[in-house]
Amino acid sequence: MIPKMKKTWRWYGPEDPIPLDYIKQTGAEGIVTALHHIPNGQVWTVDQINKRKNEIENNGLKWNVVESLPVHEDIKTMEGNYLKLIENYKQSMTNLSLCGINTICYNFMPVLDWTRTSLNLKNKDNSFSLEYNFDAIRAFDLYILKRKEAFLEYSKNQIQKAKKYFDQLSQLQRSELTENILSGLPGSEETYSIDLFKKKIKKYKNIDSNKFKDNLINFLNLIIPHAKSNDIMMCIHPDDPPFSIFSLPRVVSNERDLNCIFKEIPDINNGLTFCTGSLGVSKKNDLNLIFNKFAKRIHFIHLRNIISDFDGNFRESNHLEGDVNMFEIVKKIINEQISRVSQNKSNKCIPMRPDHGNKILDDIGKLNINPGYSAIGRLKALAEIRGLELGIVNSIKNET
Ligand code: DNO
Repeated sequence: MIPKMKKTWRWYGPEDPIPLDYIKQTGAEGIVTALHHIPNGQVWTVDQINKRKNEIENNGLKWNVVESLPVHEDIKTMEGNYLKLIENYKQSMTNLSLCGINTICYNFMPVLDWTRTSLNLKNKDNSFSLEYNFDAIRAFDLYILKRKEAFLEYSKNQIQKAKKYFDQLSQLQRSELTENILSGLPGSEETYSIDLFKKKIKKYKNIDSNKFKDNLINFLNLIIPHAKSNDIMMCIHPDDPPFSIFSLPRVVSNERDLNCIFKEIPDINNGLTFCTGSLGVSKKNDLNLIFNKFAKRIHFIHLRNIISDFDGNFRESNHLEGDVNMFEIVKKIINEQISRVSQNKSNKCIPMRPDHGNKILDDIGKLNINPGYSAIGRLKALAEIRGLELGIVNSIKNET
């Protein structure tokens, strides 16, 4: 038997406008979620985890992956009571494992989680995508945040373009841009005012990428042995986008970063969320190579596509159309799963979720929508990926 990926769907909990009962109709077998109502740094108790787990199971689904167990900012900067916060983190890991949830996704991006400048970029077919635009980011940085150093960091040409961009924005568009960046996209957990954001950025004044990488390795040295003894697969999510924003360090962006993280702590429990959209934004990232190199420690997959231009601006695209060769990636995943079967490994069906979807059809105009997480856009993505996978699996069967 050729194993297929475990199809999952991100659900934001009882507040999510898409109920569990609908998710079953999408072809997803499992749920990816988190206890979003618990503030970063607090322990997730067994009771709270079980309550959510039962809710999912009562709807005939399974909670396959936690996304995310958020890492508190004080752990990232190694300040204040970060050791206690790490103890809390480990306790949440133990509790999740006691409840039978053993795959945990997390990220190590400073201050911000994933970032986009527009949540409603209109495509030619009148659907809507998420977008990351450098002029918009720089306009925000220079003229809304007014970060002084930014004027020294950007080139003259970049500043001119940002100014032009900023000048043509209406007041409403400026507020929208600010909100998109500071209010946190779904799953980001943190929301900032301009002042608070500035304060948070300042904390990184003396933390360059080398220091930040050390902090990450320190954290991993403390949690991975714990993951190992609790049978947990930790899967770090790559930076999204995979480069520094507002001069903040980002250290999970490319093959070199991943190499360092996995070389330092080689246990298989120190794993990766292979996110095609995040890694795929950088033309320097060779997804095939990254997949091959870290295949055995890929415990969770986000499939998403993007189209980027020469300046690095990108928009999210249909899953089978874009810079990421989805066919090649899915083929690689299936081959990795086949190799896990031959090695008698238990994790032969890697959980995968269609990451984001465009707003299409009846998604459009709905007020209550998590950006990137509309029902029909993701349903389309999942259906396309399932078809692609079935085709590949059948063609391998016919060959053998
Ligand atoms: C965006 C997501 C991120 C991701 C976290 C993982 O859609 O991929 O929110 O969940 O960065 O920790």
